[in-house]
Amino acid sequence: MAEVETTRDGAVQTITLNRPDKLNAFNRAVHEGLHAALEDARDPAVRAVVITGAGRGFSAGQDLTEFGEAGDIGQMLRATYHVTVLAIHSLEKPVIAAVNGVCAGAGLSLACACDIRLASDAAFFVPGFVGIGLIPDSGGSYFLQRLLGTPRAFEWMTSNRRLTVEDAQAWGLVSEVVAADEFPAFVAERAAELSAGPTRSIALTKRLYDEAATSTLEDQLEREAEAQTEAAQTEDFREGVAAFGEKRAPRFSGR
Ligand code: LHQ
Repeated sequence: MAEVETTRDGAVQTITLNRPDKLNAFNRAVHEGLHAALEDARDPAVRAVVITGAGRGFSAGQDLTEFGEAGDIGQMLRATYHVTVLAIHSLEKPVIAAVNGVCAGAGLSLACACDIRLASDAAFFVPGFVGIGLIPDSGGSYFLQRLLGTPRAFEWMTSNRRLTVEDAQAWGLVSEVVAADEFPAFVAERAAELSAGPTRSIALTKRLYDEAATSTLEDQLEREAEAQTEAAQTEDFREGVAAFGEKRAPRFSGR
């Protein structure tokens, strides 16, 4: 069975990390599978992406048994994790991390690179990196700073403390927590809703919030004006306004 499984349901693509006996730790095959799946996800017919894990893990990060002493870690990161994180970040559609279980190290970074984090009540979060004398890589310094703020991110990532899913929600790391047995159906419903949304406007919103973190107000107002000009030229804008006037639900096409 492949280390990364990809399925399509309507306009939703689900990418499942599939090494359950290793808590979906990343090895070469997982990286290759993820890169290919994220390339597929660029298909305009895909309007929402879900990344999740098989078994009781989301991902325990780098497979520490397949890493070893040899090699240039910087080069390894550039060729593997960076490709994945940048692919998620540049996808012009929402990407949901469906955190089904334990989420550690680069698995935590992967979840944080996604646009939305939903969690099962079986999930918990572990920094991982500091436990083996490393720094938060794969976007772990970038995204956790944005999600948690520097004081909380620094304090947590320099401990190796397990964060419960309840605390993760209180911190804003995950937006919703659902009972494990209801989680797959819940994720499918949220993903279907997003995939039926005005995809161009959602993609532009993704970009704007990313830029806002390092922008001035003047620059950001200008970016909003440009993005709104683009959004207002979509079929979905016309449909949204027409549906409002006709007092019916809009039928967005993503165009
Ligand atoms: C694993 C792993 C794992 C292999 C559990 N590898 N087998 C980037 C570039 C270059 C170098 C290094 O790093 C990076 C980025 C990173 O991701 S660094 C951080 C790497 N990850 C970690 O340090 C986490 C290590 N794992 C753990 O601390 C625990 O396993 C956690 C807290 C994730 C889960 O604990 P438990 O729920 O108690 O499960 P467990 O420890 O019993 O694990 C279950 C199995 O999974 C076990 O195998 P076994 O054959 O004994 O049943 C573990 O050995 C295996 N496993 N993580 N990263």
